[in-house]
Amino acid sequence: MSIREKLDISAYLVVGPENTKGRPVMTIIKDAIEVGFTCIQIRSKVASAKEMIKLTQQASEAIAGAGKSEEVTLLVNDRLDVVLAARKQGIKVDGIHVGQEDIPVEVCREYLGENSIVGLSARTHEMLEYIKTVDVSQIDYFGIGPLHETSTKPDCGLDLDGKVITRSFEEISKIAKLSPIPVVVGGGVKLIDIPQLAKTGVDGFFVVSAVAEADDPKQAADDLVRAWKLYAPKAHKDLQ
Ligand code: TZP
Ligand code: MG
Repeated sequence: MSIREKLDISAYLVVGPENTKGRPVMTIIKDAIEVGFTCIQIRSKVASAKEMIKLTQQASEAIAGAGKSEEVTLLVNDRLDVVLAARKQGIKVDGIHVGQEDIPVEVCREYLGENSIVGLSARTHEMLEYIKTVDVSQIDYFGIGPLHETSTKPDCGLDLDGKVITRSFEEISKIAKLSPIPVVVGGGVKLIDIPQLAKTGVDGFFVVSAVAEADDPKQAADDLVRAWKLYAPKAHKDLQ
């Protein structure tokens, strides 16, 4: 099975050095992998390309060290240059996550090739219309949100008039039904949201602060994974 067919975005950690309250990014990534997170995205608006490549390398090694290279997906946010440079150094990095204002998905696909993951943050306004009309053949999943307003990405969900528009569970259920490709929801997601979010039928949740800012990141990650497996209709029930 190709990495695109195997993609599991059920428990998805987005993290960079600005999110960890000064703690090493790698410790938090290792904790998340160990308790069953299925996707890791390196995202930083402050790190240099060199630092991003290093983080990608360490994350890739952590995934391999846990024996999970075939099941945990490693992505980089925005930085196509970082993915290409990392691959050139022999680092196993599976793909990229981009937003509407970033490098177009067609360009990402062209440079990364067919056997790579390209995720896209879907447009906030006119979301339902957009999902019905966009050509999804180049995209592996949609990231949508925010569920709640979040200080981690204050501009997330800004509508045309500059207001933050959050997504209701009802709306998320509609998107899950309509989307031809998997959907992952993030932005302000906390443990308490997981039961309702899982029941919307989306394919997963993504978090930054619920894990990276937790007093005990490993415990927080474990709680999220267990809750998802308990409530998501599509999830394996092997932790019950
Ligand atoms: N993309 C959309 S919202 C967001 C990103 C990276 C941040 C979510 O952070 P948190 O801390 O889980 O609310
Ligand atoms: Mg972006």
